[in-house]
Amino acid sequence: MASSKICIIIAIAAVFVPSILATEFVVGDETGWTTNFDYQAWAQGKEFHVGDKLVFRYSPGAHNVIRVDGTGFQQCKAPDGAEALTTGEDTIPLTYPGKKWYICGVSNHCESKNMKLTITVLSELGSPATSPSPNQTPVPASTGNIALLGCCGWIIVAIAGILGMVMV
Ligand SMILES: [Cu+2]
Repeated sequence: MASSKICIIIAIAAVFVPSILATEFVVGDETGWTTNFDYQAWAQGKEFHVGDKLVFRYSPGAHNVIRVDGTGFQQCKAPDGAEALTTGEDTIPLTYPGKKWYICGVSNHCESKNMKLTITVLSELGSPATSPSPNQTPVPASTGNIALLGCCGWIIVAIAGILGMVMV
């Protein structure tokens, strides 16, 4: 009986831990998706993984979000038939690794007001597949294990740290 209970707990944890690890990135943070904001600076230093989500937040009608390719990004030009997201709370799940490009298709917001964002999506956290980016710093295996343990792992590390300080 006891062992089956443990199995159930492990099964529940296996379902919930990945969703805890998934991150929702609000593009531009409090600023949201707007004109004259440096989205490249915003994206720098962040790690986007498969399973994470991008949220573009803005006043509906003022802006939109169009997924483009590298050329479309350079030229601020949406491909023919591209569908713009327009809700003002556009959530984009990052479903596969690689480069992604997004622009605002309203007026000259992309060309003149810097409403363009490019990110590189890495493979899922905890998955054995390596990232597509060759210049990415390799993550030590121990860090991966801590990530897999999720919040419990961090609590253990924190307790160990506190105990360590008390002992000294
Ligand atoms: Cu715009």
